[in-house]
Parts: sequence; C-alpha cells; structure tokens
Amino acid sequence: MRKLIYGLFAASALAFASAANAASCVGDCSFTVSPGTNPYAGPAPTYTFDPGSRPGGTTTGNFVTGTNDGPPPLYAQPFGTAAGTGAYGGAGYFYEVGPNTSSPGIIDLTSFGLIQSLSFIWGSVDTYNTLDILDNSQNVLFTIVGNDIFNPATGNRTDPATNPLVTFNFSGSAPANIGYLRFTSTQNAFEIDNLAIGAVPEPATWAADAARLWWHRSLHAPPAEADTGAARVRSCNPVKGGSSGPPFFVRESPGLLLDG
Ligand SMILES: [Ca+2]
Ligand SMILES: [Ca+2]
Repeated sequence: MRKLIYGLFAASALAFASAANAASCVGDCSFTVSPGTNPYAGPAPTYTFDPGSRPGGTTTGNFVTGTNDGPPPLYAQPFGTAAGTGAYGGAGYFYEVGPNTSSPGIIDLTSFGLIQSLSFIWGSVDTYNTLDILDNSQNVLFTIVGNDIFNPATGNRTDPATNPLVTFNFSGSAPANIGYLRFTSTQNAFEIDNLAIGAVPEPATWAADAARLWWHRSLHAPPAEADTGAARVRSCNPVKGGSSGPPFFVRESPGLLLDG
C-alpha cells in the first residue's frame, strides 16, 4: 500500500512538474531581460500604442498615457518612454491591465505569420503580473510572472531593473502556434510599451506569394515567341569576303531565354 501511495505521489508530482514545465518559458521558448534604457534602445516597435499603432482583431485592455495615482493608483508610465524622453513612445501611450481598469487583457497576434520573437518594455514589474503566451485557440503555451523577470518584482517605477526590455525567442512548433498574449494583474497594474513582433510569412503565404509572382511575371512576359518554343531566326550579314551565296542564319534556342 505504501508503495502504491508513493507511486501515486511520484506520478502526480511528475504530472505537476510536466504541467509546470509546459507553462514555463522553456523548451521552444526562451527570454532575455535587459535593464531599461532612456532613450529606448530595443527593436523598432510594431506597436507604440499611440493612436494608429495599436493591435487590432480581438484585442482587449487599455491604451493610456501618463501616470494615474488615483486613489487608488491605477498605472504608471513605463520607464524611458515618457513624453519627450525617448526615441520611441514619444506620444506616451502604453498598454496596461489591472483590476480597476480591466484584467486580463488580450493582444491578438493572429494576423502575423510565424512569430519567431517578440519584445516589449515591461514597466514597473510586479509580483502579481502574469503573461500567458497563448496558441491560436487561446490555450496556454508559456507563462511568465513578474518574479521571472526580476526578483523581487517590487513594481519600482524608475529602476531600470524593474522596467526592462524583455525579449522572447521561439523555436520548434511555437512560431506557428502563437496566437495571443494574455496579460493578467491581480493588483494595479501590468504596463507594457513598444511591443515589437518578429514574424515571417507562413509557408502557405510563401506559396501564395510565389503564385502571385508567377502571375505577375506571366503578365509581363516577352511576346509569345518566348513561350511557344518556336525557334527565333535572326538574320546575319554574309560572311565578309564570302561568295555570292545566301546569307546564313542562326537559330536561338528558346531554352536559353532567361526570365528577368
Ligand atoms: Ca508608447
Ligand atoms: Ca506595474
């Protein structure tokens, strides 16, 4: 009986470890944390969260600017992106979720192809911030919490260590599966800015692009002689000093025609 209990315990512990590993950013997921800089020095943002630079689709959450100390305190501007202080985020809008505004919030990335990397400024990292990286059906692929970024995640608003650039890299099956980011914060707040998505078209898109390229080229192809296989005949001058015989001709193989 004792063996059975131990066995069950070991099996459940193993299952728990597997579940935990499945949710952590390991395997096909890795990340780096670089202390925040002012001005911002990361990749060009896909979304600065200013008007006109915001994720679409089924995205939820809040686009705000500045710091709102309430009461209760709602959110704080991520370090290095306050108006006029950074090369990016100059208009100052950022993305946030929290119980007094809305939480969780979802950023819809389903319009991108293979997502190989993504980065953002994680502002005032808190222990109660949770990022879930979801697949296209919104199942959790990877989970990262504030203390994974900096421990202890004190929420300090100006310390570069708690306002870092966080960069994720994905491999294996992850790039094709990532569909959404889910931000949860059980207290105010989880703030990010300058979300940069590193994506390439999916193979299906490549095929479509190739088909479009072929169609475009077929529309602009040389006259039909290039496609009929008919030999093209080019007249040449008679050989200098030759007899009074007829001029000779050369045949140009259509197989030598190169597509521009
Ligand atoms: Ca911004
Ligand atoms: Ca925060």
